Amino acid sequence: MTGTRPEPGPRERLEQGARRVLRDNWTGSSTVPSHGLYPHQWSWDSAFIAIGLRHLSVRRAQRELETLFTAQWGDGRIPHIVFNPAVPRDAYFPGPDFWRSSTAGAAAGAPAHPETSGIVQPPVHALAALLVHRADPTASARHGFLARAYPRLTAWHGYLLRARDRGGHGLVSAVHPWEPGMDNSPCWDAPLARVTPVPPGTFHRADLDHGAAADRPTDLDYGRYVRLATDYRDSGYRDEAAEPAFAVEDPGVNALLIASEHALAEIASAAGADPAPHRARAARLTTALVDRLWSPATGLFLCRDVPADTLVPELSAAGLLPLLLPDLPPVIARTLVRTLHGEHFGLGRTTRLVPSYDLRGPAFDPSRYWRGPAWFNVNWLLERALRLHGETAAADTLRTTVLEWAAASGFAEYVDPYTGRARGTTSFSWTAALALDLALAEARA
Ligand code: 9WN
Repeated sequence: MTGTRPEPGPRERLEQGARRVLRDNWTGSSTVPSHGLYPHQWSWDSAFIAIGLRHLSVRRAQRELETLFTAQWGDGRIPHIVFNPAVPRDAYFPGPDFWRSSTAGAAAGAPAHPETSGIVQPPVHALAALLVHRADPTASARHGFLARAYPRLTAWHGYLLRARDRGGHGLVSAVHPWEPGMDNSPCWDAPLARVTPVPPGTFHRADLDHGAAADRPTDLDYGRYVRLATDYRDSGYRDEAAEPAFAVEDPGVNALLIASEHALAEIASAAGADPAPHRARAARLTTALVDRLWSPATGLFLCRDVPADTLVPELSAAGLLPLLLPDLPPVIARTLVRTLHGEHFGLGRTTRLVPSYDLRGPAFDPSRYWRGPAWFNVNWLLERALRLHGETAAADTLRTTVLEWAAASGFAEYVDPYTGRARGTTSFSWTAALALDLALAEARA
């Protein structure tokens, strides 16, 4: 009939929904992961969000990253949270009154404002900056985006490589379970058991006002998270202090750093700098990753508990992320693809999205946070990784499921890997951003 618009199809509805989430969660200078549960700016969220935002507005995507960069500390660290002063101080715990970055972090170069946390998250930012640049290279060059981003990103990687090599073999250590972004992964259980929790009742968990307790970490875990953060803060966020109680070399963090070093090589070229040091560093880190964390017996990269100097025998999706690396020895890449489809992650057999943790593991729980559910950022990274290694059919199928489940779950924070049932919060920014990115890639294919 003339004059009536056809009903939008599923992909069009997905794109509209994703754009709506990104618009609603935009604060004017950055994007909150979700207004209720996470009402500030988070570091690796912003990187993933920028990858989707570039499809709405390249300028906004640049702004997202640059807002984060303005909170960078003098020592190069990019904090994991940048607090919005307009949000009530107790809306999120631990908030600005806990971290006290401007005073406790002053010696490490924390800015006088904004207030931030003092720990970090995975370095996905160079990869994000490159993808934002590629969305419109001419406008990017006109605005000098990469020229401004490049020194920020090199200082950030420099901090990680200089201050966080707690194991002494070139890899970066996380000193808090929130740093790898996979907060309550079973990989942390043994290293965390050495940490004395702060007494219950000495803090108030704001997260339980917004999320179901069964989907979130336990109170005991929280007591340990608070202990580690308190001790780090009280040391002035100094990394040269004595051996931290918790230090883990995580394959996800290190793989993302290497992927970002490859991106930094391209950024350097575009910004008129020398790419060679970044390529050399990526190669060195890849060798260290394989030497330190590859487990031929499990066909997966594992975490290393640095104080104990042992590999943690828990299988996490973080161990699949090195598949993102172009220079991985081919036999390891092939093994990782087999592991992805095997009994522990079950992709395309028992599961439709990659679970965060071993389906056969003793701690597996399809609902609880990073102990089993599927997360959309991890699946976006693995879709990219599969494509990179020529696994096109598997990548296409994974992409289709990401799109279906992101839409059906209301852009959930995470989902049951078997059924796609929504868990955590909804209208979650990186789910919307990455689904939008994949929807547009599918449309171009
Ligand atoms: C602590 C914001 C962040 C994500 C993390 C996710 C969760 C915070 C929390 O939310 O962590 O940083 O309060 O649980 O685990 O990956 O960046 O979305």
